Amino acid sequence: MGTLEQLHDAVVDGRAAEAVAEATRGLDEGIPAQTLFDEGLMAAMRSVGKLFEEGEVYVPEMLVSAHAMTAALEVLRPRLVQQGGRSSGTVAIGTVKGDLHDIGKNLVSMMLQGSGFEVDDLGADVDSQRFVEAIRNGAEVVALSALLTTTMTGMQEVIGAIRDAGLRERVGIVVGGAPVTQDFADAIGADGYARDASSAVRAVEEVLGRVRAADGRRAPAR
Ligand code: B1M
Repeated sequence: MGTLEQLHDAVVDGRAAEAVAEATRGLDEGIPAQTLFDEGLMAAMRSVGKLFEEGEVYVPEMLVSAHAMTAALEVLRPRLVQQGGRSSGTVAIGTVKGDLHDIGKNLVSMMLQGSGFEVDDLGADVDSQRFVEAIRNGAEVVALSALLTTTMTGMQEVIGAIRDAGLRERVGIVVGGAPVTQDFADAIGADGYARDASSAVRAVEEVLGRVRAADGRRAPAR
């Protein structure tokens, strides 16, 4: 069995130490970190999701797979993240209320930090008011993640809370996560949408540029 398959299987089975060893071996063999991520880790999470739908695994097994994925991701992190250098803006990020899925959000957070953004990571299951507070504390962009069809509607509530607080004009809002689409983002009045972590960095940069231009401030120096 090749390294990618070993990595995939180690994550599916929740064997964290083996997942770390296989990710390390993959890098040593010259397999690009992005390939290890896409064809090893993401493929494994898709398999786990499918097994869950088929009733072959339950929540505890999903949790140990998530742990193994997170451990292996740490090995790939330095190669996945393009180092940007200096801070180019402040982003508050969180998974919306009722949603505990945080791996995708953590990845987006990691990419933003690597690109030079200051990131206020609010975690998972985040109440709308905490995003409002983060804007009062200086966030220029709010980045929202959701993995459940039942919680993605919470994004609209966050936008409503920001509007009610009178802060909508001074902040950019970017949304993403597996069930989220560009159409949904448009429908709820978000400023940007990204389907994966690297495009999330581009979306944040673009939205931040628009917010600063509208605000008459200097565009981000990038
Ligand atoms: Co859950 N879960 N889960 N789960 N889980 C899914 C999402 C599911 C699709 C599985 C399935 O049925 N096939 C399904 C959702 C179905 C639906 O809504 N239609 C599901 C379910 C049903 C549930 C529970 C309800 C199960 C239950 O209790 N009966 C429950 C809900 C708990 C809750 O949140 N309240 C639950 C619980 C869990 C665990 C806690 C056990 C665990 C999460 C652990 C953790 O995150 N710390 C878990 C896991 C691991 C999964 C799967 C298997 C993997 C998710 C993952 O980490 N993927 C998932 C199946 C799947 O995704 N195939 C599943 C890897 C991660 C890197 O990808 O998060 O998609 P992702 O992030 C991507 C993009 O989406 C994007 O960038 C990343 C890639 O670059 N992205 C953004 C994400 N956020 C972004 C933000 C952006 C831009 C891009 O801008 C701001």
